[in-house]
Amino acid sequence: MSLIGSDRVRAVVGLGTTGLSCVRFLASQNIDFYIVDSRENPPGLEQAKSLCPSERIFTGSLSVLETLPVTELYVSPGISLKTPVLASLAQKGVVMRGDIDLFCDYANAPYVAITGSNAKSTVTTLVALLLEACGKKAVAGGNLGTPALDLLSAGVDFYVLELSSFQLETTPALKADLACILNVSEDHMDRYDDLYEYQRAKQRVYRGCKAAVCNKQDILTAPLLAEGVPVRAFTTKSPDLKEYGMLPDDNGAWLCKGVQRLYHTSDIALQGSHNHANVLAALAMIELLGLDVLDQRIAETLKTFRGLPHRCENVRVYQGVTYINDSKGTNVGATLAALQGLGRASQKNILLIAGGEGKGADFSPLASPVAEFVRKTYLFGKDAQAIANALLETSEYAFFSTLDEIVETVKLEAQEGDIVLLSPACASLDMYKNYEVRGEHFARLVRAL
Ligand code: UMA
Ligand code: ADP
Repeated sequence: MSLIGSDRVRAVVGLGTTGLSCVRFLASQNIDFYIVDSRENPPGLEQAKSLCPSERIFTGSLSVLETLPVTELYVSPGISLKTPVLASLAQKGVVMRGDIDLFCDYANAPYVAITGSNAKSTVTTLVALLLEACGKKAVAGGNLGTPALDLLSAGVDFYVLELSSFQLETTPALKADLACILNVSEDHMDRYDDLYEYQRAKQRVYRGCKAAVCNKQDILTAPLLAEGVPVRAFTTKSPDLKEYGMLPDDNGAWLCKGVQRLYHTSDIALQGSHNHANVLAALAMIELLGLDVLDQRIAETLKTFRGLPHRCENVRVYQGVTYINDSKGTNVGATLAALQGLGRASQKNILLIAGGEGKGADFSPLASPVAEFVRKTYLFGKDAQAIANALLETSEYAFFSTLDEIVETVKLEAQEGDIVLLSPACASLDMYKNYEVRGEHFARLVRAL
């Protein structure tokens, strides 16, 4: 544990959900700190004022940090460490930390750390549910919902943390009891120079871990670990001994460990091969946490957990057309998974709704699966044209101003047996407060048909 000593001068940088959790935590430990936020009126300002003297709070710019005697910063994930004032302070030896680093110092129970470009929330939730089903007190949070520091409490058996690459950047030595990268595909290219810089941030999840799970089909998830650290790999193909994988049969497939059959896809509520990969990852983690993957209570949980809202969520079947809300498909990898998980090649029966804030992504990987599975793409939002440029002439597409216009048009153009899929491959922030509001808007329009 790196103890909070009196020679350090700390500042919490950013007053959103994370910053406020740091403020609450440091205040509860009677530690002095400054608060700095680039915004005039950040969301957590009022609460912060009740926990920190106002002469220590600075809003409107981060530049003030250069004039404060700080030695250690708790930087919120929404602020890049490349921000000039932070980069300059780091060069002068000021330590850049984050809420997760602080969490690690104070964690009073084993913690599982899960990262990846996609499926983090689904797998984090599932692992926590499986642990709970087996009688363990497991609490989930991090990038998903409750900030990690707010989870700390007595009587917890396992912390299950979803971690973003941003959070990992400010965590030098995570030392998780179990660490996992589910997959790596392009995301947040407005924050990283290239995929490899992003992957390096993700790889920090394995630093000092006691056990690891990785994706055999994604080399970018492979850990570099000391000998003796147990590792389990998962794959949607046939597994080698000790690996988790799938063996197809006439009615679907068996989820297996090596040759041992564990669960049949017909006994699992989560649908689609991407979700079967998620279940395999969760089972591998459960084994490494010392529980029996064949426990009846696990079987029951897999039978009932249908996934989280806005992730390939079935909204309604209307006139034989299935409407699916995958508003959380905020990057190209998620939309690829939705198309491959739901599409039937011979039919081209998907009508895809996509567009929004592309975060600097390269949309070209969409061209081939769209050509294979999609009859028409309905584009909207800031980066609609960029997606159209990537699709070229591989499939039909059209532009719209709003989701309302799209749903009105798609209702007239869909045929029985079609799937209307909102999987934008983009963030929502150009038109909505967040992906939830976008997904709820879509679901409302569909229910009103
Ligand atoms: N901001 C400023 N100036 C500041 C501080 C922040 O302009 O001085 C802006 C940031 O650029 C950003 C916004 O404020 O646009 C929020 O940033 P933040 O760091 O304050 O964010 P929090 O409210 O603390 O929320 C963060 C995560 N957000 C981000 O990483 C951007 C939340 O994940 C997470 O749930 C929360 O911590 C608790 O751990 C959200 C997210 O979108 C869901 N995460 C990204 C993702 O999943 O792809 C990584
Ligand atoms: P995250 O927290 O990483 O964003 P979520 O569980 O919220 O992950 O899912 C985000 C998106 O990723 C959703 O659109 C979901 O359908 C998709 N998804 C789920 N599992 C996978 C997977 N194994 N590979 C790729 N995409 C996936």
